[in-house]
Amino acid sequence: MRGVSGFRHAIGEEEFPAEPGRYHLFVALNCPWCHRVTLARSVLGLQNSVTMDVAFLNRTGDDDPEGPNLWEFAPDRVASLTGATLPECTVETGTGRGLRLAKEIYRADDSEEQSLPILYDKIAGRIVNNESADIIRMLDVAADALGSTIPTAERVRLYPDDDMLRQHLYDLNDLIYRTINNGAYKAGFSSDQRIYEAAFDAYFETLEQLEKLLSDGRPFLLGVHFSEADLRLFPTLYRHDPVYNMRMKLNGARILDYPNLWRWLCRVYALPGVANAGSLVHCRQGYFGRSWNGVVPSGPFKPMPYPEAYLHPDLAAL
Ligand SMILES: N[C@@H](CCC(=O)N[C@@H](CS)C(=O)NCC(=O)O)C(=O)O
Repeated sequence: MRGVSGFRHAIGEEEFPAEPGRYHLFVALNCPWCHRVTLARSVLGLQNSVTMDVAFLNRTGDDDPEGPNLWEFAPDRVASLTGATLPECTVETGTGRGLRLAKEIYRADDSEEQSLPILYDKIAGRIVNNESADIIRMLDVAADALGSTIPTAERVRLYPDDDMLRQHLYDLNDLIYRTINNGAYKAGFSSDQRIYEAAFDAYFETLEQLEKLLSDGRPFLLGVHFSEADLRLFPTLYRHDPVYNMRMKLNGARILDYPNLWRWLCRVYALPGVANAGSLVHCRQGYFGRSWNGVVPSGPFKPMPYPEAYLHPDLAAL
């Protein structure tokens, strides 16, 4: 059961004016919801004007004085997968107080929540929003005022102007959220055989549907242009072959087995700003490092290791 995000303000409201350098993101790179916002920040050219902190990917343990399962900003923690610290992880810089836990950012705003991502206003010292679906939309709408480095005419429009496209976007967002983004968790975390099987079937039925949608040669889900629909589908499919196929028991097929979806995945991965907005090391450590006995599986390496395989659309099953 996924909680409902309690902070739903928007950049552009009176108390949260759209200004370069004012806003900050708190994320973890193994979290697919956080991956939505790191992708939006990157493809919209906001890396300089919206700053970001990255939590360690395994949450606190039972021995933590503040409690278990909390996101921690601890770049000195070692990942068992690499036997070293992770260069992407940071201390907490957004509040100016060097806090250890995301929970403390919420407590400072009188909230009992503890999830990531968080969009934070460094000037007001307040949380703006903690719902990834809202955050990607407002970054898109306010990209110019926030100081995007990409000229408007050259920048992707995640949220299309056209009403017909918007309706198609809402339908795809709903289907992909229920059966793919959240569906993967319904399958992987279920302890009930029937619930697992229903989520498994719905997940692969939607993959089949999307494979068919892309079979008319369109480069992206809504057609010619990359949009929010592609951005919301990518984090789950990026994790499928190297993580979810095993960890979420979604072993019906690999994305490699869907030629159109595989080429779409490689096409999105090749877009400017996409490859650096995520990390499979963080994903593998995050999903496997706190499951089973903590040993992270080394594969897959055939036909190629990941993410290198995403540089090869030609690998798709012919
Ligand atoms: N609806 C939120 C969901 C965020 C979410 O569930 N994040 C997870 C990490 S993958 C989290 O922080 N869970 C911890 C918690 O809720 O305690 C969004 O899309 O931003």
